[in-house]
Amino acid sequence: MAQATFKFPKDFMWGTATASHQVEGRNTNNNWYQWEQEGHIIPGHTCGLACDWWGGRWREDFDRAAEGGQNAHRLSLEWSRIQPTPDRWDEDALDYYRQVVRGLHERGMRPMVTLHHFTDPLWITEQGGWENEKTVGHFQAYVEKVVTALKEYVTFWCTINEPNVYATMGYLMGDFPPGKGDLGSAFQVMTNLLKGHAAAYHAIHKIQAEAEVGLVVNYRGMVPHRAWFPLDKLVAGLQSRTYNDFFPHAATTGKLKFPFKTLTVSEAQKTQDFLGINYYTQDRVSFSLLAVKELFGKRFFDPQDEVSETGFIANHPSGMYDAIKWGRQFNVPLIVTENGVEDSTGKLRPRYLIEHIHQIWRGLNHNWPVKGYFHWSLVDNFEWERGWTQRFGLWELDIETQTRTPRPSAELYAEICQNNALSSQMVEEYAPEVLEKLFPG
Ligand code: IFM
Repeated sequence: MAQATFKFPKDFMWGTATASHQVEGRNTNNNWYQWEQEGHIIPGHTCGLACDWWGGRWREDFDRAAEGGQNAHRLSLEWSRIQPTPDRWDEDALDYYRQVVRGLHERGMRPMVTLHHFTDPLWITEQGGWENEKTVGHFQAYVEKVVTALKEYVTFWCTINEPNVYATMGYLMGDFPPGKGDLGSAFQVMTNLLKGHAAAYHAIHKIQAEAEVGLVVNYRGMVPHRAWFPLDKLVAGLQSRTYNDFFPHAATTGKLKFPFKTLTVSEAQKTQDFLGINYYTQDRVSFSLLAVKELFGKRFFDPQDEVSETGFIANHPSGMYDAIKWGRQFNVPLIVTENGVEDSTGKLRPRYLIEHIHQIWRGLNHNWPVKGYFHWSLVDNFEWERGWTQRFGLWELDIETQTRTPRPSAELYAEICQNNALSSQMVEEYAPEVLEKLFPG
């Protein structure tokens, strides 16, 4: 077969994504540490040292990323370190983050910094967390402090990571802190998170006119289980609007569209310079009177689906195409800020990576404005309530010895980044089973 290459645009960003609590270790002043101490995560698992970035191992991980041709990295800051108590800023913590983002530049990688990635300082939690509107003002003050401190090195900011997951998991499903199951609280939290995003957007632009600021949503395809059944279609649409559309729509129009009411937050209008999309998987949705918290739509994977090691992800590469197609309605540049699969043996990841990147390339051929791809994740890290049971890294981590070992996809991703392209040779080597599908003839 003739060799062929899918090329990506010049200046396309290739990177990996991480989050402070998942990689730093020794974070003991936030709601997730408390949640772990209270015994809400997989028994026997602790975040502990995580990937020991707080101890300086970010340097070796960034070296690997840079050697693999990555030209960007998405990381997050730990609010509880920077502002351990309401009346104290920790200048040493800010200095640490300054070294980290400078370290990225020194290695030729552009930092994309997330200001809030699931964790809250304990003092924020004690005051009611994001259910309390006062948190919006506290978040703004923290954002002003860090943007002033890091502006020399960072112009690319994600305000809040996956506010839809934060609200759903913490206030509806109860798997994340504070473990509630209350629709009213979830809607209150969504409102305040959106206000927090808007406040951060304006604050950042006041300090740094050239900044690019956006929020990051977790996009899940919601497919009506029975295409012929109107109630399945109805609840799939309702779920998709509430889960997927709510935040980017509100950051475009200032309108917060809840299932049965709409609120206006005018300062949220036009507060995204880009939209970050985290895409992993797709659900089927069927109408069920019992699924009250899920707006009467029961979500599950199709029994035919190929699923990941612990059943967390159903492999639907075409969902990546759908996600970016969906993202176009917001009329801003799009960035795939996360995508990946838990796979400790590295059997599925190469094919998953290839097929998802191929779908982005398809979108680019329609001139859809995708500016970059950040793989989740660089190295195995702490997976929240699932502890260490899920391994998302291009590099495997031994948490006892802190040794990193490359999985086959580390080499594959390096080839993609270095060539700014996906080639038939790469597919032949790493996932020959899809060669004919991707490169027919
Ligand atoms: O690890 C998480 C990340 O913190 C947010 N997005 C999904 C990832 C995989 O579960």
